[in-house]
Amino acid sequence: MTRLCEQDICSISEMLKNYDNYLLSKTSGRLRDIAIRASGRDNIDTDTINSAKKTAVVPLTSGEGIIRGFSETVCSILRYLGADAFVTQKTDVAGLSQAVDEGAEVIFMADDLTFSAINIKSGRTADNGEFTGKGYCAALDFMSGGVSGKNALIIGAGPVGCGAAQFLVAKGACVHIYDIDMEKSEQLKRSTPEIVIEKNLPDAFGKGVELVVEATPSKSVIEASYLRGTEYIAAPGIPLGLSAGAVNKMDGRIIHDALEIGVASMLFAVI
Ligand code: PYL
Repeated sequence: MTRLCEQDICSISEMLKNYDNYLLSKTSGRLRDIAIRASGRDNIDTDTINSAKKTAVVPLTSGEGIIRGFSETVCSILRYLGADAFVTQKTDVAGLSQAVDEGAEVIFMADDLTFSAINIKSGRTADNGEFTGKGYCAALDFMSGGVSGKNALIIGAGPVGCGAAQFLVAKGACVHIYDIDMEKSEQLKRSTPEIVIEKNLPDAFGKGVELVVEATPSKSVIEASYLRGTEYIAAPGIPLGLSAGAVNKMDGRIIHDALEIGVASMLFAVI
């Protein structure tokens, strides 16, 4: 998982409304709609969805330490979606205690390896990798008019790619997986036997791919020559995994952000 830096996230809070309008124009779904669909809880009652759950974001100093603006940005995404969210003044265990003392029902916190949302009342949890994959595929579901029956290629069988595979298979897409590490593809196939393993990326694109999920931490994984220009591309990978030529060829049919869709999908998965 790529560690975000301050530059990746510094403008997110002030641009949320613009980004939400961008998502609506590109996918016909708003961030909230996409996140609810990703959560798999389409039947969640409106009272629950609209309840302003008290939510704490707890900064963690472990490992490489705090990312400047990270907790505040997560908090602003949660508040934008209607949560009664705040960042604890204290960090780590003291911050966790402060969150509980102040009545938080949901807690978001991230160390260098895991970013989790935890509903301490219901016990529901959500991992950022899984729900980023599901959130981006929910966006593809909106964008493409429905993924059912469509050929989907997932690049990267890590937590994001696995979450994407779960969502796409459940929605009836024909899912192919490519990972540079064949063992990761085989591990995913053992848990999701419906998927087809691809051994060569250019060949995989040559099979009439309609939906693409780029879920790797690498740049320029997708070259312009792989694409017809008619695909729908979800690109949660950081940095963006398309070459400049591929971006130009896709003419805006790409969904990519650093935190918004993943955080939003985590929220609706745990409330
Ligand atoms: C959750 C992001 C998405 C992509 N990479 C992940 C990342 O950067 N993880 C590290 C998060 C560290 C947060 C730090 C803090 O400020 O509390 N512990």
